[in-house]
Amino acid sequence: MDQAKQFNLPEQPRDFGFFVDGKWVETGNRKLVERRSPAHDVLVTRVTRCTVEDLDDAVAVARKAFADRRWAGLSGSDRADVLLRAAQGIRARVDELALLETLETGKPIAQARGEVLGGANIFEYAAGGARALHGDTFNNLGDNMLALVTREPIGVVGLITPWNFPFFILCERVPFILASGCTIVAKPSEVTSATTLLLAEIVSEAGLPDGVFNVITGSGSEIGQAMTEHADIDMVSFTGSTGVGRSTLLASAGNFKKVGLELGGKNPQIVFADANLDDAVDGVIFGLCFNAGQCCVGGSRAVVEKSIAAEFEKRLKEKFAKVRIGDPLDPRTQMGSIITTGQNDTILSYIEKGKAEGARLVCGGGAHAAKVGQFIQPTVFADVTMDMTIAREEIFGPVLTITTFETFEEAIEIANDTIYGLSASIWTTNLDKAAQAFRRVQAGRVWVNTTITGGPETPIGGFKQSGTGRETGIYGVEEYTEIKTVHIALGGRNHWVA
Ligand code: TXE
Repeated sequence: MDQAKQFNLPEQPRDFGFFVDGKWVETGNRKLVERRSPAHDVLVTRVTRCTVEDLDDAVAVARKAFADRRWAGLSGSDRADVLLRAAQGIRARVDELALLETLETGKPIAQARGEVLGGANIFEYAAGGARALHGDTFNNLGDNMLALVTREPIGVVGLITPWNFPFFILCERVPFILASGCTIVAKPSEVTSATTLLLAEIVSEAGLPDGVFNVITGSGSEIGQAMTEHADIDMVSFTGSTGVGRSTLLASAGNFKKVGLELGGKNPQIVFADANLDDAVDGVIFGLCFNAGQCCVGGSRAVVEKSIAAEFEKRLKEKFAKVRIGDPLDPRTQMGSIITTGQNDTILSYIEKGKAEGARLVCGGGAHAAKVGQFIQPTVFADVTMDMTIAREEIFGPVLTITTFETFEEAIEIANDTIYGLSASIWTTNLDKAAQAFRRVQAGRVWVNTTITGGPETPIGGFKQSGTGRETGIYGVEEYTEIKTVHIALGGRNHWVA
């Protein structure tokens, strides 16, 4: 990951309006959402609590921008030019974006910087998607008929994003939606809105026509819910909790809008006895501690072959002690703070539940001592059975469960014993076993001898209650299109009425 410089806390909070029709709109007499850095408890940003009327205005702007074809009517090549310039704009402002991301999320600055640069990289990939998107032809329907299958942008997309990777998740969607020719109204999480607002400015400065990418800030239950119900939004892409995902799906029935959902996970890390144990231990630790466990593809369930379980546990405990937890502004920090006091309380209550349910605490088990802010120790529970709450529910914090198995079949059964199906990791040096396992495991993303990695070339999304639809890759552009079939009669008509 890129080395970041040392930053200081800002002396003043930064104020933001919201971004509609290519311009900043001032907060005026609307209420504010104040954000304090979760690691320092200092006021860092203030954004607008937009109203449902603001949303309606933004949707009307996005509808007009779609209908008059100022963006959809351009060639893929022209759209790609804008996306490539936007990537340059992101790179040019990496320090500003990374700092805001760290201040609002509490994630380590080096990681935030990596995510911002990763976002620029995704824009560059998606630019190619604008040019590669194509349909199909059927030239085999006889001499009198030719059929085409064309892809068209679906229309106005409502984009609802979460707080765990505010900029990166945004970049896994925005350039693909734009590559397809759609227009956007985005609503970031109320606690992490800054970098989404800045992205709108950056893409606008890169030459995106006004009204194509609009950002509304404010409450999820009010603005987010209104987006999911909005009759003039053609598709909603939602990333967040499975509960709100379900309400999004229900609300979409009003106008049968298309819905893309990336939701929760309870992702297994299957460690076979023949694994390179040091690699597996390191991977499991990274998979748990990355973003302080607030990661939908985080590997929170170790499913370990019984014969090596004791050794795995011992090495895990030794290495966990070396994870550098602390001030996210320190470029050496590996694990920062927890996003909100609410999320912190949720994680701590799961830890207590684990103890009460009889799981054996291997390490961690509570808050990480700090003068200010909320931090949690990486926590490992062993002797976890699949009926325990900590094995079943998404905790979204650095809490690992270890469940053991004796046979291959048992490993697969435990791995798949969840309502979720977002990701899975398999650790083995036996290629046959790896292939048999990745075929059987029910997850949208599977990693073999690694975890939480990948690039924009490949699609992401979930099986089961982890979601529907796919983002990124060429699939990520196609996701935002409708398919149209065209039949063209050639050589005159054989009349029906004589
Ligand atoms: O998520 P919400 P929360 C999971 C994780 C976490 C839990 C709760 O388990 O502990 O969800 O987090 C907007 N209609 N994930 O409460 O509420 C909200 O403003 C429409 C996993 O923060 O789902 C934000 O923009 N939108 C996940 C977004 O939904 C609504 C990442 C996500 O918030 C809404 C985050 C409504 N009724 C949490 N209510 C992942 N898959 O990575 C809220 N929102």
